[in-house]
Amino acid sequence: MAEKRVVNDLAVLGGSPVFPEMLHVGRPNIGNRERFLERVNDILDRRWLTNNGRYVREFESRIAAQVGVRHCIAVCNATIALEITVRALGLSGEVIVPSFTFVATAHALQWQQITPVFCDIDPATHNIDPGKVEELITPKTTGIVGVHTWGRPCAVGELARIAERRNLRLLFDAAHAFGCTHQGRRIGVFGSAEVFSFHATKFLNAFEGGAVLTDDDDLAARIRLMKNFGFAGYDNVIYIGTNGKMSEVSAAMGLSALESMEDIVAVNRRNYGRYRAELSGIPGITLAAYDESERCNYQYIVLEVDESCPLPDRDLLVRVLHAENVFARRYFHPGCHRMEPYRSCSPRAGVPLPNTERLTRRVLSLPTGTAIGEEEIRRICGIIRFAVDHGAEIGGRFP
Ligand code: T4K
Repeated sequence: MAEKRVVNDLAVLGGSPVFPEMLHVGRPNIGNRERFLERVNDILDRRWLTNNGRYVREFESRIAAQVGVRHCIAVCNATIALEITVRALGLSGEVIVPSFTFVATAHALQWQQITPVFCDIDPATHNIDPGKVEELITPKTTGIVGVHTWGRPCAVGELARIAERRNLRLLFDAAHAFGCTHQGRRIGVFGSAEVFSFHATKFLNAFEGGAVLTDDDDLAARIRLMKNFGFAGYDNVIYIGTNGKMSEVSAAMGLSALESMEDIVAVNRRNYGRYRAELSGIPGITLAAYDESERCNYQYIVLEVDESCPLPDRDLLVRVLHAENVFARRYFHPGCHRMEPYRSCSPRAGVPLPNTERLTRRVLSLPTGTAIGEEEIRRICGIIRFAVDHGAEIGGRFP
């Protein structure tokens, strides 16, 4: 390790980086490789590569059984799954959504001419603040999309009560939350539907993939039609649709990951505990906590850098980490409402969202998962501690 004794030892100031190669946030967790390759061989032998194949159907039924819902519809990714679900729910006009989310949540609405109306978050949970939803409802509002950011469930009960009282549809973007529970119930059972992501960077990885979970038989039937061009059988199109199908190789990866899920949680949980211990007592640095009385997937290590930190700001810490080959990410900077096209075209995108704006200036994500171990975490936290301890001096070098 390139030890840091004085600030000039930092790579950002010309020293050698701690890590010879970049450590990424979102390195894929690879489940049981042999089981995956067996399935791939079977797929190739049978020459059935996509279009509702055996592995897609098995993946769907295993997820539905595990979560406890009537329907799981596998889709090629969560963005298309959101788009299809929004359409199948009949949403139109305006839909209330947090700005503090990956831009796909907002795009899935705007892509079909629905205006995302951005709501502020609760700074304690990083999730949509149900207390701020009602003031955004207009005669054009048709729904609410809650996001379980970092896999920490949003206020599903309060959102459900608002949706019921105001006759709105409630959908959850559960991209981060596979394997998590809220009050003992699996994420996937709430609202009209919930959407998981199985992208390579997600807790459960199918290369690319997503799924819609719902107990609503009619909605599930519409989504199944829509994800397959509207085909109700050979040569029989009865609906407008798109191509949202998951391939067999993705389902094979998803199944192998599902079988390794408990091992992956154990690694993530151990990493979270190590980060918590190594970061404790560093002034101005807070690790976003998981509620350990619930099931969590511990997939995200999220820090907040607050005003009491001797380093001038989060961006300087990110710069220091990048130079040391720790590719920390500023998810979800700067907030959807300050990205195009929303910044320019959304009528209420300019509404102040103080908690979102504050958080997007403070937050950063660090590497975790099966690709890193105890030593890497110790070194990453060592860099952070050193940078904070010498925050004023480093700040002086980057006025
Ligand atoms: N809703 C929410 C709340 C979401 O967070 C997301 C996706 C969605 C909806 C939509 O889900 P999908 O349509 O993707 O299923 C990444 C992911 O691409 C995206 O899936 C994810 N959220 C978002 C939070 O993060 P980027 O632009 O940061 O991706 P990228 O390519 O920079 O990858 C992240 C890091 O992972 C890189 O530093 C490299 C590393 N990596 C990535 C891949 C793909 C690897 O080491 N190996 C890999 O194979 O968006």
